[in-house]
Amino acid sequence: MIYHFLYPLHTTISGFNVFRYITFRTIYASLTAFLICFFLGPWVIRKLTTLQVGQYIREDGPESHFQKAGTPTMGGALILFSVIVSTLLWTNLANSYIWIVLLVTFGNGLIGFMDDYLMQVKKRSKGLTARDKLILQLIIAIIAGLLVYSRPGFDTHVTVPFFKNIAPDLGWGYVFFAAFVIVGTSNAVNLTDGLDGLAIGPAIIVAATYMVFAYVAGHIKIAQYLQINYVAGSAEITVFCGALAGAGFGFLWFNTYPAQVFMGDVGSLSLGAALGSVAVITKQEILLVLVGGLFVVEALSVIFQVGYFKMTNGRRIFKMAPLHHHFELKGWPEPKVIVRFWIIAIILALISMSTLKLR
Ligand code: 57M
Repeated sequence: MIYHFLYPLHTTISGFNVFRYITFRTIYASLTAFLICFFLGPWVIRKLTTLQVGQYIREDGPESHFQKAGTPTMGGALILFSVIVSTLLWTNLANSYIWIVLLVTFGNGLIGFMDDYLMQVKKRSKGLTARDKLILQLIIAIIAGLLVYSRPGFDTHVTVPFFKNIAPDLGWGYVFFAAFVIVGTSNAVNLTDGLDGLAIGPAIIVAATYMVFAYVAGHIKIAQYLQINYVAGSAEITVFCGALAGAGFGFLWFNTYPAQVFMGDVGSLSLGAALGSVAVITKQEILLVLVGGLFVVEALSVIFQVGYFKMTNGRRIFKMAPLHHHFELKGWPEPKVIVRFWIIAIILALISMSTLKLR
C-alpha cells in the first residue's frame, strides 16, 4: 500500500522514486516485519500466558524439556500477522504471485491455528487429526499449484540444480509437483520445530537465500546472464522473502534459548508452506532440498525411524527422532544442538547459492 500511495507521487517529489526499487522495499519490508514482532511480542506473550495457551510437554521426551512446561505457544500468529501486514504495505499488490504466496501462508496458518486452538485453548488432547490436516494442506497447495500453472507464460519445466540441460517438463503434472513441494516443506518445518529457535533460524536463512533467487529470477538481464529461468514478476517475491526474514528475526528475539514463546503449528505450517511456494514461483523447486537441507534431514530421520521402528517391532536407528532429539539424548546441551544446526543451514545456503555459477 505504501508502494501504491507513495510511488505515484514521484512525479512531484522525485525522491519518492525510491519506492519503485525492489531492494529498497525489501529492506523496509523486513524492518517493518521485525519491528511489528519486536514491539507486539511482549503483549502477545502476556496475552497467550493469560489465555493459558501453555505448551503441554510429552512425558516420553528428553528430560530437559520438562522445564519448558507452560511456555506459551501459538506465537506463530505474530509471525503471520507481521508478514502479512508488511507484505501488504511494501509489495506491488497488482502482482498475482504475491497473492498466491499470501494465500498459501495464511491458509496454512489457519490450519495450524485450528490445530493449536483445539489443543491449547479447548484443551482437547488432540487437535486436528494428521489426516484432516494433510487433506486441508493439500487443498490449499493444489489451488496454489493451479494458480501458478495458469499464469500466462509460467514454465512447467523443473529446474535441476547443477545441470542446466536437464529440465523435465511436467505439463499439468506440475500442479501436483508444486503441491508436493509446498506440503512437504510445511510438514518438514513442523517436525524441525522442537528446540528453541531451531526452526526459525534455518527458516530465516532459507528466506534470505530465496530473496536472492527471487531477485535474480525476476530480473531478465541477470537471469539471462546467469542462465537461469526468467520468471516475469517473481522479483516482487523478494520483498515477501524480506518480510519473512524480518518477522523471523523478530520472533527469534523471544524464541531464542531459553524460549519465552513457541510458534505452534500456526507458525511452523505457515512458514514452511511459504518457503515451499516461494521455491515453486522462483523455479528453484528442487534446490529447496539443498537450501532447506536441514528440514529435509529432520523429516527423513522421522521417516526412517518410524519405518524401522515398525519393521523391527520397536528397534530404533536414532536414540529418538526427529534428529535434534538424538543429539540431545547423546548429551549435547540444547543451545549447542541449535547453533550447530544453524551453522549447517548457513553452509547449505552458501552451497545452494553457488549453483548460480555452477551449472
Ligand atoms: C511437532 N512438536 C514439538 C511447539 C511448537 C511421527 C513423529 C516423529 C512426529 C513428531 C511430531 O509430532 N512433531 C511435530 C513437534 C513440541 O513443540 C510444539 O509443537 C509446535 C510445532 N508444531 O511450536 O508448540 C515440543 O518441542 C519443544 N520445543 C522447544 N522449543 C521450541 O521453540 O523446545 C518446540 C519449539 C515442545 C517443546 O518441548 O513441547 C515436539 O517435539 O513435540 N513427534 C515427535 O517429535 C516425538 N518423537 C517420537 O515420538 N519419536 C519416536 C518415533 C519412533 C516416532 C522415537 O524416536 O522413539 C517426540 N516429541 C517429543 N518428545 N516432544 C518424542 C519425545
